[in-house]
Amino acid sequence: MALALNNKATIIGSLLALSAGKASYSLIQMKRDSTRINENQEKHGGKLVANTFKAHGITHVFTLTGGHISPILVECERSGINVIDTRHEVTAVYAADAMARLTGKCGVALVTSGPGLTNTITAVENAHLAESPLLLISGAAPLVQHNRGALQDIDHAGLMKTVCKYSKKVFTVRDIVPEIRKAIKIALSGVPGPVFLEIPYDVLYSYEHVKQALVPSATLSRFPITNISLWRRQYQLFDIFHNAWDGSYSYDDFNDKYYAPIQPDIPHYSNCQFKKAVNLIANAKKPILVLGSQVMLPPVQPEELKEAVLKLNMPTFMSGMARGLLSDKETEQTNKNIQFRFVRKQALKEADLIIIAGLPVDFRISFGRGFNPKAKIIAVNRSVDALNMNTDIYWKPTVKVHSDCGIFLNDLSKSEKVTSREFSAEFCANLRKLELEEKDKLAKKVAEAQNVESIGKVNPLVFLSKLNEKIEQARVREQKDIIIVADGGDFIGTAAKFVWPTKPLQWLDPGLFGTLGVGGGFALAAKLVANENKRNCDVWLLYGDGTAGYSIAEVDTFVRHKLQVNICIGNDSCWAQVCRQQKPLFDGSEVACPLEDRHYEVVGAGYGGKGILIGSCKPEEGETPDKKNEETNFTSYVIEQKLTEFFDMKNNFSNRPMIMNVMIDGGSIEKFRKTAKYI
Ligand SMILES: Cc1ncc(C[n+]2csc(CCOP(=O)(O)OP(=O)(O)O)c2C)c(N)n1
Ligand SMILES: [Mg+2]
Repeated sequence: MALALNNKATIIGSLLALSAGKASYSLIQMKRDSTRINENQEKHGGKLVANTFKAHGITHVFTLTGGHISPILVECERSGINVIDTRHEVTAVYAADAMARLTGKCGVALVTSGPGLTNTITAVENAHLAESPLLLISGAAPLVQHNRGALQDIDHAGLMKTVCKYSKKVFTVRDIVPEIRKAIKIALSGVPGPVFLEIPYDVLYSYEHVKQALVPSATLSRFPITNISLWRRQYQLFDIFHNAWDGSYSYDDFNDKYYAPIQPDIPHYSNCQFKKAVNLIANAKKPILVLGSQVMLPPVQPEELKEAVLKLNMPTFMSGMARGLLSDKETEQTNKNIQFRFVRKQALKEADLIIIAGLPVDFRISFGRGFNPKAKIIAVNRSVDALNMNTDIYWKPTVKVHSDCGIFLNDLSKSEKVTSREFSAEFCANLRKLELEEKDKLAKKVAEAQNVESIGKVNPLVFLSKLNEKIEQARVREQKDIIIVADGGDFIGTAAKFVWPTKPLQWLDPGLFGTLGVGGGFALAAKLVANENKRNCDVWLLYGDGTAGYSIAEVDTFVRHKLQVNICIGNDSCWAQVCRQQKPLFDGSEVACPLEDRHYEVVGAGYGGKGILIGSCKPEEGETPDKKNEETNFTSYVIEQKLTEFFDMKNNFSNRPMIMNVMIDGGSIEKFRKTAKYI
């Protein structure tokens, strides 16, 4: 029915078009334009896409292949762009997201039409909420077959509208380059985020191929009316390729200005906002600085921002991508240890000035509920929505600064009035005391755990503190950078207490969306960025066991691309974080939470990685129990030995992913998480 209507509409439309003198595209014009299309032309849209990527400095694209996007993939490879193929489209987008976070450039993912695209939705929304700029391109059914039952013919651009800043279908070859340039500009402007372009098959492939494959010439009928559909298809074909290669730009040279990036729009504070902020800081005795992911966005580089924050010289709390901006060691050496991790709640309660930059006042900071009601507040954000979030209930900014955070903080740090202010030494000393007490409490918990027998299962606190020690040793001894990717529930929340980055851009987690499954893609991008910059860098991927299931197949991707990612799975055979919260509320029900002991190290090895098991794993039916592991007391000494074995193996297989399946005692984590105050 829809088809019949459509055909009817087509016929009427074509008749109108033909009869109206002002028709956008008449037969005469079509005839004239056809001379501009060289029918033996092998030029195609994929090359234009690759050229535009090159011009934008894109070094990697992530994908899972499909015939609809072959022209782009082939041309990217020919142009020297690394084409990284994954085992799930969602991974390709997570990787593009992480690439953007780590490099400040727009990440790129390419997927095929239909299910290739629908598989990405979670990752696109994750990037949307994490304010991460990425360009996703999907293929699409040919325009000339639209609504005629072609494979995967859905409204891709319509589907992506709600999760993207910009979502558009590209209808002609001449629109490819302008649309990509515009989309990337939008992704990087204002509050960064994902953008989407749908490029149909007949816009990407060569004219010759499209004509032969999709619009074969048919014999004209004696009855003109029956020729209208045929003419319409030819009209479509001409329109797609009209002015495609008109000689106004170079097809071969990506340096042609036709492909060049468009400068993004970055919000900048006003003089009035700046002056107000300076005065508030100059008069504050107990100021604190709270930094979120957005502060890491370009144009200010991390090192420059770090210097600015050190000059601002006030107790500083970092979350998201800002973690690691300051390192304890450096700040201790310069006698300016302004980094705090454990006492944000107390600091927010006692501060007389709170500068909150690049972090929306959302659940991650208790919606602003715990802010000292008498404190002055300077809120800095690229998003107007973020500056207003929850201001009707829990907090009120004294000054709202709509600006890039790095630029604002950098400029503040140059103000004499700000840097020469007097602050309360007592306030800082008190916070430091509380911070050290919290650290001591953690150390005590580990010490207590060390004294408890741990037969068969590994105590997670002892394990994590040992793992951290080992990573630290490698960091210092081998002068390694360490990037940590966190993906999971309670095990990861606990790990975050022990493992902490010491440099900026070395910690990756999902962010606001709380998305299990980011691990494989994030770790993939992290290792590629490190290799690209020739850094001596270990990437650690910390998984909960449940979460490992989402992306463990990417071990295969790491193997194929010769990337060593060190995977550590905290295996409590449970979706523990949910279980812990569900049980007390629902009369002890654990429904849907338990998992089984599984040999993830064997799964990883099956994909070509190298794996070891630490702790005992219940045997499958018919398997002989591993008595040795079951009876071992996993003291810190034994854990240390196992970790040494892992590190030795990892050094011997420098290009292979490593998997450590750690059978942890879930009860200990449950107790720790229940009693830990600031998680
Ligand atoms: C995609 C997705 N699905 C489900 C959840 C809900 N969820 C939050 S934590 C969690 C448990 C994670 O289990 P695991 O990875 O084993 O870590 P554990 O808590 O056991 O340490 C679940 C299912 C989520 N956040 N994201
Ligand atoms: Mg678990």
